Amino acid sequence: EIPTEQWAQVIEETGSCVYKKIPVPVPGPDEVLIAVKFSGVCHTDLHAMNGDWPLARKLPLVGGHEGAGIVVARGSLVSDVAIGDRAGIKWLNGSCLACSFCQQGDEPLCGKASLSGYTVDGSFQQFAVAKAAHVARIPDGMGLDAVAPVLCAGITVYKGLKESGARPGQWVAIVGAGGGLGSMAIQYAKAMGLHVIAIDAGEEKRESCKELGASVYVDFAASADLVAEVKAATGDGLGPHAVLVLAVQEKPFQQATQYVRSRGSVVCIGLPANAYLRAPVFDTVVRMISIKGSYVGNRQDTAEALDFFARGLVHVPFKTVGLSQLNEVYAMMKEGKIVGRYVVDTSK
Ligand code: 8ID
Ligand code: ZN
Ligand code: ZN
Repeated sequence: EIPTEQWAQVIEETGSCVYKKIPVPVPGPDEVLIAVKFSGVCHTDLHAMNGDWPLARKLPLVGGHEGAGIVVARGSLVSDVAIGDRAGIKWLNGSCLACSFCQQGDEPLCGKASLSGYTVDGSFQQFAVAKAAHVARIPDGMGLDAVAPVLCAGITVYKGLKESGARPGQWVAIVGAGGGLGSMAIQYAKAMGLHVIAIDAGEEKRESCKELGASVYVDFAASADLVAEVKAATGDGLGPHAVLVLAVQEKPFQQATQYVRSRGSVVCIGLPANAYLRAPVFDTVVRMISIKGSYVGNRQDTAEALDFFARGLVHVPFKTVGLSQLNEVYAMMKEGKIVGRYVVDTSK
């Protein structure tokens, strides 16, 4: 029995959200309705609430794009997702499936992509709609709370590591290593046979990063010369072969181009507001540095990222609170105080 009303966190105006009852949405012909049990809180949700980006979003808006739950209804055209299936709502809610990007497995680049918790209502509600073609298939035996952060953080860093071109045995620096994406990145990197330099601030994040498998921790707030320290960390003094920049500040993007190893790559993933990349042309040329962006992942990346989780190779340290407490999570996130991920329980 699907109710007609449900609890949700609704952004009615930029900068805040309200916990209130709203109607349960009805899935279209190619969509499913998912009873969301848990949803991870990504820094992207905070950017969306604050209107940080030069990309239009819907208002009022239900945020959230790491939603794990159970399929409770489906449209008439849906045949390959069944009621009762465990399914995940990710950032890419849907895409056209027909353009040249979609045809080549670059669905995130689709011009008609719909984005959960941004251009369509997301997972900070008890029942959410998603395109059947794009829902993540969550294997049995995984806690829906523990798996939720894989649906954005996991997919994104897994894809970013692949895009970096780093090979087993090489070094990767993870910038923002103590946060949600960073904590997962350490573990995916380790599972892929990479050595990890974790960069973030504070002792709590140091401990967590080390526990998750980082070889070295560099405290960006305490370091007198961050660039020198990161270069020295690889032993040969040449710096990491790849850098994943997950931080929500402009400065670390610039620093990464300085400490990355010659012929290495800087993969930009964090999305600070109004930020620009600045790197010396001379150095970029004569050190043959690649600077690139990486944006979530496609459906195959999703399945692979979940498979790492299913094999027990990755886990994210998470804390659970009620959906009604979302604003408290945002307050901690703004201060950079969260180690790992917060997951909200939609029943409270
Ligand atoms: O597809 C994508 N490209 C994608 C997908 C998902 C998320 C991009 N993102 C973006 C988010 O929108 C956000 O801008 O990645 C960024 C990080 O998301 P998150 O991991 O969910 O945020 P967090 O948990 O708040 O962690 C951020 C960490 O960065 C550290 C903070 O201390 C925190 O631990 N940090 C900061 I802020 N400045 C730093 C610096 N200078 C830094 N770490 C190292 N050096
Ligand atoms: Zn398309
Ligand atoms: Zn996200």
